[in-house]
Amino acid sequence: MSRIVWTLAVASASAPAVADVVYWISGQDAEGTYRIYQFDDNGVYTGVAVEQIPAAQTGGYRDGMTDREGRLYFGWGNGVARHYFNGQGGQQIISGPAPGGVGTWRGLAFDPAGDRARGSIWTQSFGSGLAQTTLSGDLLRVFPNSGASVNGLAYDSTDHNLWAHAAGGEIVKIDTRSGQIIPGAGWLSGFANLAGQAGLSGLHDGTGRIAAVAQGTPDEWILYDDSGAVAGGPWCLDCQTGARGHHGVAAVPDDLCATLLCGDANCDGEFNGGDIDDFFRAIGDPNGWQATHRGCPLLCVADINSDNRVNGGDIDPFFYALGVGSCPPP
Ligand SMILES: [Ca+2]
Ligand SMILES: [Ca+2]
Ligand SMILES: [Ca+2]
Repeated sequence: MSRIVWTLAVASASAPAVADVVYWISGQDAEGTYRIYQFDDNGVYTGVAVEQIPAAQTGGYRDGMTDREGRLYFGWGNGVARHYFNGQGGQQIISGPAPGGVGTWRGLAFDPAGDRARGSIWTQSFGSGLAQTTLSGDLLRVFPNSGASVNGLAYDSTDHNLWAHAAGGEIVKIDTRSGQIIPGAGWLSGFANLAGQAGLSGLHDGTGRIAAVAQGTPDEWILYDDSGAVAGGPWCLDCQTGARGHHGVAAVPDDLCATLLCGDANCDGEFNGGDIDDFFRAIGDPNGWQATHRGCPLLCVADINSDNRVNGGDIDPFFYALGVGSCPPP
């Protein structure tokens, strides 16, 4: 009898954890280098970390957000950077402070409906106004401060409003049509589960999960569902990464490429000669290509040699793959 129990226990313990979302959290390592660290949705650091871009090494990323292609964005005092969903390919896409008197790109949320569905950014820094900008950083609108001192912002795809992680640790909901706090929404006690004050939050658009980071001793992070119940954590950050000063978070599904076909550069579900023109455009003008292929992450279809980049090194593998009908295994 005891042997059966033992066997069942082993089987249960060895069952693979299904992690369908990964979280990237910013921080500064012991040598002073700012990085983003990858976690699974059981709160465990995966061991994968990527350096923040050079322009952000003076102070480090604040809050993060994720667009429809799973690209990760992080803001800081002097701009916004974007990385591919796997953390690679970081580049500065906005230079200078946030407009509308906001200053630091502190709280950051991606609004897929904004800027005529091109996608937009909501940002606020502590007691500043709440600004909406294009993905190039141009001001679309700004609301006066709502009364919340905001550290983190997250977009709620169910009602198109914003969750705001306020400096006292509480969560409030802000109406994106008025810029005002929605009475009775949010929850003020949930964040008592975090040891630290303040911290930043991020919601992966569409997952219904809110990930919040709190600066404290140690820094921690936690997952809530969209009713405010704890869905996981709190988990210690410093003890896992060895870093400190964890600020922001961006969440992304880990199966972004699952329904896409490598080589299908025009994203029509087939890999054939019709993909040649789009493949070369993906190499020559990746941002322009991505803007016209929404929801089809560039790396999934055009990184033929699986080196996390889309460039001239993919050309020969592309034509070889076209000849045999499929990409080489990663
Ligand atoms: Ca955010
Ligand atoms: Ca195709
Ligand atoms: Ca490549």
